[in-house]
Amino acid sequence: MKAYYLTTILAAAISLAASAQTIQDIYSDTWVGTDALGRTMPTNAEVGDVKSDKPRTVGIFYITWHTAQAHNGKPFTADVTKVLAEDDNARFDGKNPAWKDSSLHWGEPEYGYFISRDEYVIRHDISMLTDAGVDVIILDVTNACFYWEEWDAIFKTMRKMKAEGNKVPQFCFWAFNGEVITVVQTLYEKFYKNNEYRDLWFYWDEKPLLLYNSEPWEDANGGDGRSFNNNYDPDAAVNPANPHYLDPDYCLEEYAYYTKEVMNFFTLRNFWWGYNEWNDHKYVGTEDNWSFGYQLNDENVLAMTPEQRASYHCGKLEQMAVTPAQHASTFVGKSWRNGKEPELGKGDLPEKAYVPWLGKEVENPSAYGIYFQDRWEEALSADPSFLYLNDWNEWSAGKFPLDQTNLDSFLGRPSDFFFIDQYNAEFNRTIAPAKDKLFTDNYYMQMAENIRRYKGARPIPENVGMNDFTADGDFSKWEGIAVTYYDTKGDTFHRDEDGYGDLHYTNTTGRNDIVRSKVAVGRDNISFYAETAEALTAWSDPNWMLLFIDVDKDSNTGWCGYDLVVNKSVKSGSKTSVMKYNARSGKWQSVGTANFFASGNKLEICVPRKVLGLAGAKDSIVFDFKWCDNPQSLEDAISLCTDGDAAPNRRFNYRMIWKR
Ligand SMILES: [Ca+2]
Ligand SMILES: [Ca+2]
Ligand SMILES: [Ca+2]
Repeated sequence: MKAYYLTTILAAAISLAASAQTIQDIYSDTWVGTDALGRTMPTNAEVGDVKSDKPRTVGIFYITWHTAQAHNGKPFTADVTKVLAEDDNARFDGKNPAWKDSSLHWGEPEYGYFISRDEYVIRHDISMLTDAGVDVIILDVTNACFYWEEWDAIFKTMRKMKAEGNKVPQFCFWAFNGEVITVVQTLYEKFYKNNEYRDLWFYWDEKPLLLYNSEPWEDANGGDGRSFNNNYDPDAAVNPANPHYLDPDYCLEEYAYYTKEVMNFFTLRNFWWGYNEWNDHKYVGTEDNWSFGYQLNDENVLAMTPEQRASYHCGKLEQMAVTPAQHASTFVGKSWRNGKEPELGKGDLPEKAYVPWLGKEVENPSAYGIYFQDRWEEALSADPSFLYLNDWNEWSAGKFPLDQTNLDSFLGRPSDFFFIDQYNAEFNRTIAPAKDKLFTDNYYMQMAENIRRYKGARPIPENVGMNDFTADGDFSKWEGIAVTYYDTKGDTFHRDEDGYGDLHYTNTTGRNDIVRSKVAVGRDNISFYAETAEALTAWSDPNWMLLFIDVDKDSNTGWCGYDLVVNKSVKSGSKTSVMKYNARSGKWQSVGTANFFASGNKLEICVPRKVLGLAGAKDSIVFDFKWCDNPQSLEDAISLCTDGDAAPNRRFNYRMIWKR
C-alpha cells in the first residue's frame, strides 16, 4: 500500500512538472449507456465507490505495426471477412483465387484500414481508452521491430491532448524476442535515459515498468538468443584508463545479460503467454511472470482457479490477463467455452452458441463476448492489482501455407494454410470497434462495463434546487449551477491520412467542439446550457447542436433510446423545435417549440416541461441526454459519434438527476 501511494505521488509530481496545464476530469465513470446487445453500463449504485485499498490498474496491448509502408498504392484486398464473403470455399482452399494476400485483416476497423500514425485514429483511441478507464498502453516490441515514427506520432498526439486539457493513459514497452537485450538497451537509451516523454512513462512499484524476457537466451521465435552490445568498446577490455574498464556492459561484444543501468532503472516483469510450462519450468501462476493470456486448451491451466493462474510479486497476487479469445492456431475463439469451440459455418463463424451472461442460445455468438466475459469474471473474482487486456487493435495477421495437411491442421480440420493469432470475426482478440454492424463496439463497451466493476465508480452528480431560467443570453446565471457535464476537448480534429493499400481517409465533419454542459430545472422549463471550445457556427448549419433526451431512461423506447430531440429543425435565431420519436412511423414529429439564445461559444435552450412530459414531476426528475453536433446521418447510435462531436463520447449519455 505504501508503495502505491509513493508511486502515485511521484507520478503526479512528474506529470505536474512536465505540464503546467490543467487536466479536466470529464467524469466518464459517471456516464451511462446501453450497448448494441442491450447491456447497460453499471453505475456507482451497482459497482460501489471507486476502490482505493490497493492499485487497480488496467493496461492494454496497443499495436503500432500498421506502418506507413502498408500504403502501397494497390487496391486493398487483404480482409479475411471479405475474402470469405466473396467465396466461402476459400476457407477450405488456401490457393483459392479470392486469397490475394499473405497478411490480412480479420475484418474492417470502424475507422477503416488505418495506419498507426493517423492522428485522427490515435485521438479517438486515446479518448476511448481514457473514457473506459484504461491507465496504460503497452507497446509491442516483442518481435524486435522499432516503430519510431508510429510511437512518435502517438506520444506527440498524447502530449497535444494533454495540452488541450485531456487525461491520457501512460505508456510502457514490451520486448521479448530477437536481440531482446539490445532492444531493451536501445529503448532505455532513446527514451528513458534522455527523459523523452517522461510525463507519459508508466510507473509500477516506484519505477518505470518494462515488460521483458527474463530468460533472453530463450527466443519464442526460434532465434539464437544473442544480443549485440550497442556500446561495445574493445578498449574497455584492455585499458585500465578506460572509464568502463572490465565492465561487462561495455567490454563484451555480446551482452551477457541486461545492463546494470536497465536492471536498476526499471520495474521488470517477465511477460509471456500463460502456458503451464515455459522454458521447462512452471510459468502460469508464478512470481514475476506475467501472462498476456492463458492457454485454456491445456487441461492443466483450465483446471486452475483464477488465483492459481495469477502472477505474484513478493507473495502478493499482482497481475492477470483478460483476452476476448486465444489463438486461431489453437482453435480457441470468442465463443469457446468449457473446452469446446462451437461448430463453424459460413465464413468460419460459429452459427449458434449459448451465452451465459444472457442465459440463452444466440445466432452469431462471436458478437457476444462469451470467452471475454468468462475471463472477466475470473479476473474480477481474483481482483489483481494489474489487469492486462490483449488487445486493442492488432487487426492483421499472416496467412501461412501448409505443405503437409493432417486432420488437425487448422480449425480442427485438414488445411493447406493457417493463421496464428487472428483469422476472422471469431478468431481474434480485438477490442476496438469494428465497422461490421454485427460486432460494432460490443467488445469496447464490454470492456468499459467490466473496468467499472473492477475499479468502482463515482456517484452520478445530482442537481438540486429550482432555477427558473429564460433564454435571455445572460449566461452568468449558469455559474450558480454546480453540476457540469464534460466532454473531451479537441475531438473535432479533422482527418487527412493514408490507409492500407491505395486508401486515403478524410473526415472534416468536426465543427463545434462541445466541452461543457449544464441543466437547470425550473417550475415551467428545463433549461440546457452548452459551451464549445470556439465560437458556435450558425444555427442554420445542418444537424447543429442536436440535443437528444432519453426521458424514460429506457433504451428500448424512442430512437436508439432517445424519445426527444431538440434542434433537429431550428426555426429562427431564437426559436427551435422539440420533436418526439414516433416508433410506429419511424419519424420524428414536432411536439412543441423551445426558446434559445446562442452567442459566442455559449448556447442556452429553455424547453417547456410540458413538452418534455415532465410537467407533473415535483420532487425529483431523472433523464439521460446527449449533445451531438454535425452527425452526417442519423442511422444508428454509432452514426451519432463517428462524425462531428458527441458529448459525451461514443454511446454514452449523461444522466441528469435533479432533486427539489
Ligand atoms: Ca468535445
Ligand atoms: Ca427512451
Ligand atoms: Ca466528444
